[in-house]
Amino acid sequence: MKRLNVGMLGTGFMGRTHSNAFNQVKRFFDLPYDIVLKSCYSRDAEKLARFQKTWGYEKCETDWRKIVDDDEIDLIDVVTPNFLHKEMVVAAAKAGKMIICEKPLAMNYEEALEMEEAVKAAGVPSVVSFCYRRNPSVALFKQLIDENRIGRPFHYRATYNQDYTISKKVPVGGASLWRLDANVAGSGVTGDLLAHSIDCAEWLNGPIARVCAHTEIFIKERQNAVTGEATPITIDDACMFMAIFANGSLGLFESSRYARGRKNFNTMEMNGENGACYFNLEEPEYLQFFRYADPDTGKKIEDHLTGWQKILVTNSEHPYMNHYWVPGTVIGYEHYFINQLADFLLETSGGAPVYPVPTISDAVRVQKVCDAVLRSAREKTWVEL
Ligand code: SOE
Repeated sequence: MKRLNVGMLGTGFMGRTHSNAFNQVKRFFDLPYDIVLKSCYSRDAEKLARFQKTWGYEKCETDWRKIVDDDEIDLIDVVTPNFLHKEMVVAAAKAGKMIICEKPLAMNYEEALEMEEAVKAAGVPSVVSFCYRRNPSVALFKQLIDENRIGRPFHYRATYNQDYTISKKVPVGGASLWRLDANVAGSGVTGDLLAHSIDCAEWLNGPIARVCAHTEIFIKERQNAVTGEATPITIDDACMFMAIFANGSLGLFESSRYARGRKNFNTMEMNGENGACYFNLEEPEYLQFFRYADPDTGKKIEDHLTGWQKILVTNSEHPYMNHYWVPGTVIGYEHYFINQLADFLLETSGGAPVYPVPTISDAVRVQKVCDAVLRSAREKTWVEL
């Protein structure tokens, strides 16, 4: 058993999902690590004390550098607001730690490149938390593509919509609404939500070659949650873009925090010559599959059998599901983080992950596409990648 002492930098929503994954992962996967939640960090001492107790960390610090510099720590997990990612990841790499970092990797592409350079120079393993790849239905989507069941792709479509910022009264800043502050988040829905869609799109359908985007700010000024002052909003509230993939297929992406009724509506669809797939996070245990032609012969299947199949992805043959309950019983959001951590720890210990994890280099690529999307919207033109 290898020692794995974890240092968690951040105690928000993602601090909870990641801490839960560390607590649960060995209950479901065989891993050659002794995992200890060693230390956690937040600037807010009161919140930190509660977090430490809830998730079972041995100690806590209000100075994150003490955790990074601690020889006892083997892995640094960065789950702070985005503007801190670069400094923390670079410091962790220099200290020789294994690294987990939340998405989006950085505030912009330049920062992402600096992080990649530090991680490569240190030769430390890394994973960036694009958790939706680890939903079993999305992993099955990937498997069906790899089995040539979609065939030559023509169209790829993704939406990622929420509705929590529609009210003018929602303030900007502070612990919960930093995502609306450009200086803290880098961008709006492009980095926060479309980064997930772009990661899945490139994983499923290969690299995006060019993009053409439009972004919108629906409410131009909000009250600052900390200072109380009226503050201009400069992040993108909504973004839509067209994409041409290197394989010649056409992509459409849409994301908004003003899509009334949608809470975390993350969908992806691909239409190809042999078939089609559709995933919708509001029904996460299902994958929809349209079978048109045999993947080996290309011959159309019998007419009366063509049609959408709604596959309940809970059989032990389905990705990840042999680690959980019995067929017909579903798993949830928290399991994507457990699956991701399991794949990372399997990979770093010479085991066999279900799918290799997205590294810092994969996340640099996503950041490059995000920056191209934002530039396209600013300059009102197509941008080549
Ligand atoms: C908030 O918009 C948020 O928590 C994102 O930051 C996550 O990445 C997304 O998966 C759910 O919504």
